[in-house]
Amino acid sequence: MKSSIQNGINQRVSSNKKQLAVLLDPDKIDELALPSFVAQMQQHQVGLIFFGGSLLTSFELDRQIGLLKSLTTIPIILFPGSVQQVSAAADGILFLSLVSSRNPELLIGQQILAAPMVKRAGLEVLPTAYMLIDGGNTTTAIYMSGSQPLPANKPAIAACTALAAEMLGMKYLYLDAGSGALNHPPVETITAIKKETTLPLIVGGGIKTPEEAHNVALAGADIIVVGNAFEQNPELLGTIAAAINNF
Ligand code: 1GP
Repeated sequence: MKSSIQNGINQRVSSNKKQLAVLLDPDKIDELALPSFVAQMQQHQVGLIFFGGSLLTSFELDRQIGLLKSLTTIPIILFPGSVQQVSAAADGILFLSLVSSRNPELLIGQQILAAPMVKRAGLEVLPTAYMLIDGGNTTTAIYMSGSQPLPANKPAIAACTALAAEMLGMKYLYLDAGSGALNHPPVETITAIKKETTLPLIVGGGIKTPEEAHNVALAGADIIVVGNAFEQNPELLGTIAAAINNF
């Protein structure tokens, strides 16, 4: 089993260093602008690239990841919405189970279909408990999951969900309001999860400013994921990365 991505993440977490992950949605990649954006990612020490989406309409993952790999050595980690998004071109995969849901297809169904593909592809597997939380609007992730998100004002439910995932042996927790959420996951919920668990916590969805990135990190997020804000304004990368790197 490969472990270099996990070793890198875990080392940073144990030295209490926060990490920015940039989410690239395959449907929204502007290939002409990609080289300069990737150069900025290198310059601002982006730790990880998450690659995927809840709904895909273009299926050029191998080629797009190949292009990315020609531009950077930042690890490219699949963040798949379904089994269709497994690509051997990536470095690793967030092997997600949607533990906030009661939808068997996203708890274990898609994973059974994906497992042999992931094994054959030789991807590093990051077993990740994925929790969707209400961010004030119905994001594509929430709609496509056919599940109820965690209520934003009930941190205890999120904390118990995360604790159960830790007890089940998962290695990472991902609290996500979904791409383009109005509100990022509440700091009270992040704090409650960190109080109850010891796993590295990934937080994303609706983070749009350096202040929000800072607040999410302060509450306990170890990896802060930003996608939509950079699609709207790539110039934000420098300030948001600085907020996280200087934390
Ligand atoms: C979504 O956590 C990611 O799954 C990032 O969300 O695109 O809103 O930054 P944004």
